Amino acid sequence: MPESTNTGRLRVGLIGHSFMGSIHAAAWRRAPEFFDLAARPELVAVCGRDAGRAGEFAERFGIGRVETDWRRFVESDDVDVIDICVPGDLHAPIAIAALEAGKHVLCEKPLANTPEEAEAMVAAARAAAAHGVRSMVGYSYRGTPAIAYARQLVEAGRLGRIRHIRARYLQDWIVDEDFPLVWRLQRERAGSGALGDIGAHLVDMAAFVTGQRLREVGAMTETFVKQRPLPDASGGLSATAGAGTGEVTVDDAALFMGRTDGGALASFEATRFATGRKNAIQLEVNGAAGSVYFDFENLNELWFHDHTLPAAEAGFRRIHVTEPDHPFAGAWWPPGHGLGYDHVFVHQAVEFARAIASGADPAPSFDDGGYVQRVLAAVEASSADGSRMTPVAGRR
Ligand code: SOE
Repeated sequence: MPESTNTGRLRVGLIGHSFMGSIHAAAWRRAPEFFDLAARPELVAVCGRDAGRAGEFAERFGIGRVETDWRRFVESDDVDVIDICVPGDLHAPIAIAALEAGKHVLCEKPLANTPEEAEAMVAAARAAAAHGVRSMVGYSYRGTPAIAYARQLVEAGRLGRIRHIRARYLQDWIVDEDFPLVWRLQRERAGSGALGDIGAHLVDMAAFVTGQRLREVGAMTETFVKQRPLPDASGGLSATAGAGTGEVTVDDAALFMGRTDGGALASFEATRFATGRKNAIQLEVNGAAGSVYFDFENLNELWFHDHTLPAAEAGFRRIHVTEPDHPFAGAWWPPGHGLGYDHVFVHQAVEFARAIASGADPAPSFDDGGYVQRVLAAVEASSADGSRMTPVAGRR
């Protein structure tokens, strides 16, 4: 396996150029504009099956090279980082080939479509790390300043012993029964539905903020709309319908509860059928000494209740997480001017570039992604079983 030698520059090769590809491309560009980075990311090449569409994307983002074959792409001499922004069925083969070729890998979430694939990726990441090759999974919301700050409050003991985790991820983009059967609704491409696409974020976020992992889960999943029109192209969140219909093979919604290794009780809801909710990620954590509450639809705010205050004074108060002392916020605008969805991806790029430059293990790691995958598998097993709490498998 070749050693990674390029330090001052970090030449990034992006695979995929739809929604996630665009937001990653923008993030790689903005990261060195706003953050001091010892290894400066530069998006040098993009790979997509359709040369025309990949070419247009390259032109839009000023990317010098276009490739159509990911196998050749991961071997390229002109890239140090492979950034994977394609559907889940391609994550494992691309990530493993890239790591074996000595490329650092950033892989979109969920890490894989099955725990077995995830396990193979974790093993490849571990082998590569011995040669200084780094890997990270794209649980991007860790880069939300309010979420990173909530974790700091937990770490500082401000919540005390954690008793409850309450997490919801609510969207409504497929409520229309004529919305087409895009790849996110196909098990063989996406692995699962709302569960893996958005529930996975919740599982990671809960673990990130509290430092606790689920030990067992009990779950229900549902597919409300079982047949949908086929898409006219393999579109994303805004596809249009073509001719014919097909079967929806993933869940539309998943509800699950669990017990953590720290003794907390946790509940999770992930749905694409919450009319009126667009990208509402809500997390509340209750500890013996206090609570935090977050909603991504107001992402610059964190609500904090300090239970150690006299009862007459205590109560949830809003912290505007835009101060220079808040995670990531100091690099941007003056206090109160706020950040958006795209900034969390910039922070993800920054964290990865910094880890590569300093030789640290990036977080969230493939190992963290493997944990989430095992939870997703336990949720599906519990839902299929219909009655029992299902242990979350340990790492093999
Ligand atoms: C669609 O549900 C989606 O784009 C997810 O795939 C992303 O991970 C999330 O950030 C926004 O919603």
